This record gives sequence, structure tokens and C-alpha cells, in this order.
Amino acid sequence: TADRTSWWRQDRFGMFIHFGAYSNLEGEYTRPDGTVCRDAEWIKRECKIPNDAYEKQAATFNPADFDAKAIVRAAKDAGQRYIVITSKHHDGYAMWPTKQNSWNLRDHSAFDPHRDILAELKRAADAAGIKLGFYYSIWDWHDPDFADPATFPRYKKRMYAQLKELVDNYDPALLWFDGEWDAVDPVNTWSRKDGAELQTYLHGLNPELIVNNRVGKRGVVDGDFGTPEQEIPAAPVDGQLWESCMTLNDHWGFARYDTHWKSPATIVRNLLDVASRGGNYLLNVGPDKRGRVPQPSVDRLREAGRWLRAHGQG
Ligand code: FUL
Repeated sequence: TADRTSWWRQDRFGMFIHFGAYSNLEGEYTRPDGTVCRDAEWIKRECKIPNDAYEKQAATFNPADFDAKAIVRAAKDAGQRYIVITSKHHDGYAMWPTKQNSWNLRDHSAFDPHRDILAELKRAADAAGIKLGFYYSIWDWHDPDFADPATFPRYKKRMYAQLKELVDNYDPALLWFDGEWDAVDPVNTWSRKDGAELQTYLHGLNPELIVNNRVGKRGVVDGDFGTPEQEIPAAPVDGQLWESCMTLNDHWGFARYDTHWKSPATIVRNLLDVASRGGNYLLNVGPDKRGRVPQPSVDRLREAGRWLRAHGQG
């Protein structure tokens, strides 16, 4: 793994992007009775949105202003050297034209069917010398075969097929798994062995792939690196790779009322703090329903990048 992870260890600072069908609600769901419920990428579950209502809103999702070049530029300006975008979050909605189901941005949206935002991002990232990775949730609230141990093998087959599509068609440098903790609700059958098998499969497709520890049970033997969330570990273990992921405000997905932005000074301090402890920093932006990265995020990233360049770190 020493060679496989060398670019990543050197790059240090990445951009996380949470973008999916939930973004279309912009953090707010108005129930039929007029009451409002708030959440971001967890909104379907937290606000108990019925499947048909969630599917109905997703059918209007039209991120026509998604601008891969602008996103890559924002990352570059900030000094970020890799990007990890949600290809599928817990709601199961695929952000690429998967052939495994129609619950995806091509087949279930109001978006231009000729566009493919993951392909656009891959092209723009390649052109700028930025590495691209995909977040992929094992947990899936939409696939009917997921929640029953009897049918889970069928789900698993589709999941493998989706991951093959991603690796074959977009050549990601990294896969960032999530949702392993509750893989078959309420019977937790996603085991360390499942994680190891999945990794072997993925490395058969591309031996260079870097994989996070949520592919298994988040132990030291799972994947290539640890994934502390919204925190900087006080005493990381020497020689164990890790990456702190954090949001720029208080949500991962877009929430129109969330203006609690981290200051550029905080961003820089966190990055240096993380780097001084030997970790990577993955800082998240959540594009709105049109696909635009919120301007306050772009401004703060740019400010942080300016500081880094002025101090020879950019
Ligand atoms: C968590 C997820 O449940 C959140 O929605 C988010 O994606 C975060 C990075 O990981 O476990």
C-alpha cells in the first residue's frame, strides 16, 4: 500500500462533495399538513418522507448549473488536490447513468439526459491534474433487496455491478465507502470479511485504488486509511493513515438556512493541525439543487488558499 497511497499522502488536502437527490430539497421538507422538517442528506429518513413523495421530488431534480470546471477551479484555488464526490448516498440514488436500476440522475430527474456529471468532473479534474474519488454508501434505503437478509445477496450483486461501472467508466483514484454499520437493518451482516472480499474484488479491477476503512469495520486492518468525522484526533497512531472529513458549515448536503460557515482562519488552522499530526483533510461543500457550490463556500476556500500560497503551502 505504500506506493498505492503515496500521491494521497502527499496531496494532504481534498474537497468532499455531497450532492444527490436530497440536494433538490435544499434541506427542507414540507409535509402534506404544511409542517416543515429540516435535514440534509438524511432528510428522507429523518423526516420520514414516504418513498413515493421522495421519488416524486427527485423527478424534478435538475442540476443544470453543475459546472465541473468551476468546481475544480474552486478546489485548486483552495489548494485542494483531490476531490471525492458522492456517487451514491444512503438514499440509494446514483449520480451516474447506472444500468443496475433507474433510480439515478439520468433516468429519474428533469436533468439533460445527455449529461453525466461524474464524467464531466472526471474530465475537468484530469485536465487540472486533480485526482477524483467516489463516495459510495453500502447502506441503501431505496433498493428493496437491501433490508432483508434473504435478498441481500441480490443487492450485493447489484452493488458490485455498480462499483464495476464506476471503476471501469470513470477510473476513480479512490473509493470512499460509508454506511457499513447498518448494512442489513436491523441484522448487521456487513462483516469485516465482506469488506475484505469487496476490496479484493476492487483491486482486481484496479490494483491502484485507495479505499477507506468504512469498507470493513473501521479497524486498522480495514482499507487503507481511517476516517475521523468532524474531528481531529488528538493522538493518532504513527504509521496509520487517516483523513479527517469536515463540513464547511453544519451539514454535508446543501441546507439553505445553514449559514454557520467556518472562517478561512479556522480552515487553515484545521488543515495545518491535521497535517502536523500526519493526516489528510477532506473539506466538504454541498452544491444546491441547481448544482451550484454556495458562494460563501467558494469565498472561504479561496481565502484559505490565498493564505496557504502566501505561506508557501499552496
Ligand atoms: C456519515 C454519513 O451518514 C453522513 O451523511 C456523511 O456522508 C458523512 C461523511 O458520513 O457517516
